[in-house]
Amino acid sequence: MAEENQPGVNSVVPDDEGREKFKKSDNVAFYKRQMQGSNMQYKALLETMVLTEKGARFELLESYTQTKLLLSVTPCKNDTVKILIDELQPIKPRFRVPDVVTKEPQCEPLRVVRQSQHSVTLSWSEGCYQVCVWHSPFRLEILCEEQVMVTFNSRGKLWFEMLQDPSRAMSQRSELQENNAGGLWRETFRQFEDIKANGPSSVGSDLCLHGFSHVYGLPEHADGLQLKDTRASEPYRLYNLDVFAYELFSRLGLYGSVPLLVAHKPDRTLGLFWLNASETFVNVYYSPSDQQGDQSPLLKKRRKQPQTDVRWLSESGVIDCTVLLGPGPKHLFSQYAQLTGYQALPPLFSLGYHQSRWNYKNEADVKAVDAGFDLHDIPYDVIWLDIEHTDGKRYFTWDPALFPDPAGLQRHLEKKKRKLVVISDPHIKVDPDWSLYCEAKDGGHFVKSREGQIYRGSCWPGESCYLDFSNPDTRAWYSRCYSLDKYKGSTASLFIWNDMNEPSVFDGPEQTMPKDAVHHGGWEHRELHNLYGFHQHMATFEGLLTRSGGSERPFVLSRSFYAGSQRFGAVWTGDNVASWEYLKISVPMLLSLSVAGIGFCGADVGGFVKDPEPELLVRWYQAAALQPFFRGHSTIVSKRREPWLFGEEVTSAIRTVIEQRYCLLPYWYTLFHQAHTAGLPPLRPLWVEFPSEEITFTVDKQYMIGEALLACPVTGPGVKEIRVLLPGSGEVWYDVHSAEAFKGGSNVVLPVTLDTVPVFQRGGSVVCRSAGSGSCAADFQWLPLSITVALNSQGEAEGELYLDDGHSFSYRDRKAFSLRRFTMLSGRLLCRPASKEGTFDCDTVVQSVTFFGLKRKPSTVIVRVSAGAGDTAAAFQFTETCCTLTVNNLNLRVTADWEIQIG
Ligand code: NBV
Repeated sequence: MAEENQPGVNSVVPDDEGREKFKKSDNVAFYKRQMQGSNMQYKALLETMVLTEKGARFELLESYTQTKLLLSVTPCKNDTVKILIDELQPIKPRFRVPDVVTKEPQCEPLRVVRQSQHSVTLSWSEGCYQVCVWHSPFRLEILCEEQVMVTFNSRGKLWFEMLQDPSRAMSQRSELQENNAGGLWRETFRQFEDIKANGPSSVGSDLCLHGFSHVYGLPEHADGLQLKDTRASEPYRLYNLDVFAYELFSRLGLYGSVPLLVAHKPDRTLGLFWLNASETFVNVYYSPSDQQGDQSPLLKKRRKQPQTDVRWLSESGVIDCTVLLGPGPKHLFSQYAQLTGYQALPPLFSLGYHQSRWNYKNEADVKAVDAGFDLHDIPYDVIWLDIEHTDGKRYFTWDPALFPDPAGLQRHLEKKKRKLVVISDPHIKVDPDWSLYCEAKDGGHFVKSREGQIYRGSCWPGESCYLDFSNPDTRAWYSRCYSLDKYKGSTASLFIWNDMNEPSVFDGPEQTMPKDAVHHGGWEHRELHNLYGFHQHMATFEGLLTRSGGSERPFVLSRSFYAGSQRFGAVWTGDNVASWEYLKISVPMLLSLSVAGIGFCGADVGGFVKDPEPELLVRWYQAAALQPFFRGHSTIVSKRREPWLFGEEVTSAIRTVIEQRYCLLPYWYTLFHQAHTAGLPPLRPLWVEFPSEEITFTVDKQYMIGEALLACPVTGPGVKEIRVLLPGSGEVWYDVHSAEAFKGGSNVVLPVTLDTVPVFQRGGSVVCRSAGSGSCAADFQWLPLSITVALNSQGEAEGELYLDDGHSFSYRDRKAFSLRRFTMLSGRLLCRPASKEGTFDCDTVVQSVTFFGLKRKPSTVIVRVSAGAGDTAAAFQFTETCCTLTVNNLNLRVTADWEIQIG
């Protein structure tokens, strides 16, 4: 297909009349209403306060219209506070986001501390935390040890449009329809008309974060990690859209949304989680301390500490805002995971390298590419098929001429322990001769139009209907479509990719579904737009899970996502471009996803649109090999770019980093175990590991992989040297390739060649790698390990290794796993269980241990196996120039207890 014929291609280019395809905030009626609206003066009716097991409830009265809201404040055991505001007596229920919060945390009983005419103060957690609710005007403060951390409604921006009875609103309506000033009942954008059956229903509020000048999160935007002040620019928009070749440094909405904002300062990390799935805008206003410019002569009071004001505005639903209190970044990640779920533990193969393009043409092409990897000695795990593999864009089918024997193809790959992934989009071709279409239609599984017909929009197959994944029955039906007997040509080694699930509708407003389309339960699309992809991802995950009787871990990649999508697999950053700028932006984009709980994320290697020059391709592989989801992918009109097509220098540079990725899989897998059990993202901004070092707060070119490795990939052309910040005064860092030691708290400048990938191991950490080679993750899985113990200035180090079968749920159901801890203390490296739980029989051995930063040559190295014979002296090499000790030929079982003593 020619590039200009692709529906998405012109998305960033205005049309003939200069109109943009996507809205800016000034095209959005509810946003304008709220921003221009006068402040609604709410009073908290303190005398109506009710204390229940679920916290405190208040009535709020809007002074001018006399409308009433119900506010509940629920503090929870995991140091979170939920603020919920709904209408006191709505004419019908307002939408509440389902399926995202996995478990409501246990509530903490509240106690009244003081009460006055103006306010009431309640405390929990033995008085450590308090909420203070001010009567008039209403505001709510959350305090820790008497210090106000957050104020809700601090600027009085609380906004709540009451649902109106359309027939009673009729009289106003005709007037409004003529002069629909506020877009209350109808709104148009380009040729699209949005009829609001329920009238205006928007909500909003502001929160002040006291003492904070750095906030992060709110993916997905093609922008830096630290959120920008929005006074002089667009607000952050959370509205899932298919934006081909998206603009950089933009606050417009992309494919997915996570309404989690994370604020950080040296002694506290806070989170604001705004659970609302309708179109949402977020304004961020930073105010530094002692703001000179702001001081009018009348206003002598100076602000002693900085603050950040965050204003959330949503088109519909209720206000459901959870404040996560940290205190540190890792507490916050755990609180957020307790709320929305933990990262699914990926099958090991999915942490390997994935090879994709739109499209691998036919079975012979797939087999040739697969063979190419073997021929060029490059490990890889998965080959992907895009939409052209189907019979006329009917998902769950195969083009009979191009893919006559899909199961045979999967078996061919499976013999080499490799997998196939195919695409499965949410739109269904209107085709009365296709059984899947008929089943979906007869089962009532499609979204309806506002007129009550099945909604039709255009997508790859032409005229299409859209599955209503918000309906649990539709999800169950869809999940069954993945069963091996129903999905002809599928085998257990076929995995799934959900694309176009914002949803993308070529002829829809902003290339998505009209907001007045109707879902299960009569809910308008506007209420749950941002959940569409989440629910498809969920149903696909379920489908793969049940296809194996619940025993095998699914792998599903989704383009669209919402809070909680981490439970279902991976996401990627969509249609990026083969340019250095997009390579650069991929780092902060993945970090933003990571802080918002979506740990398994990646960007198309090489850039989806256009053709990368070889240097860019190499640099992209180097960066992506150090990121969670690692897939090369490109558009249909791009030139072929398998790693061996650009000459030996390029092939060898790419081979090196893919091999290094495979060798590091034991470490990555351990990090995913941490994400799965503790909510810690594998990729971390530097400030997560160095929370008190302000110099790290704005860094988004470098990142931590877990707590041990710092990566600073080269992301520019012709780079001859690179400056890397090594944080932490008193810390030691080791270049992983040369073992050279560097002091923390400084910048180092390193010479750069095409092969340079700056990675440093933090002193005090232990990293396990596979030693040897193989052609896919399964080959690497049981290879002997080589361990790198990087000593800190006290000569100590610590690290963990997680092992299980790599594919099933036995780790969960039969505790078939092993978590080992390596501790280096007083010259002894101990290998011990890190947890009492879990047994996993495997013969994996530790073959070698390398110690970085050993001050002097040891006289002896003794190996002691706890359950075996006595001590054995081991041969070793010591390299004085870089203070490195290596002990080889150890053959110590990693699941056994042993120690190495350096004498
Ligand atoms: O299915 C084709 C592509 C896919 O390759 C890409 O990764 C997705 O982001 N898809 C978008 C639809 C077409 C984009 C122009």
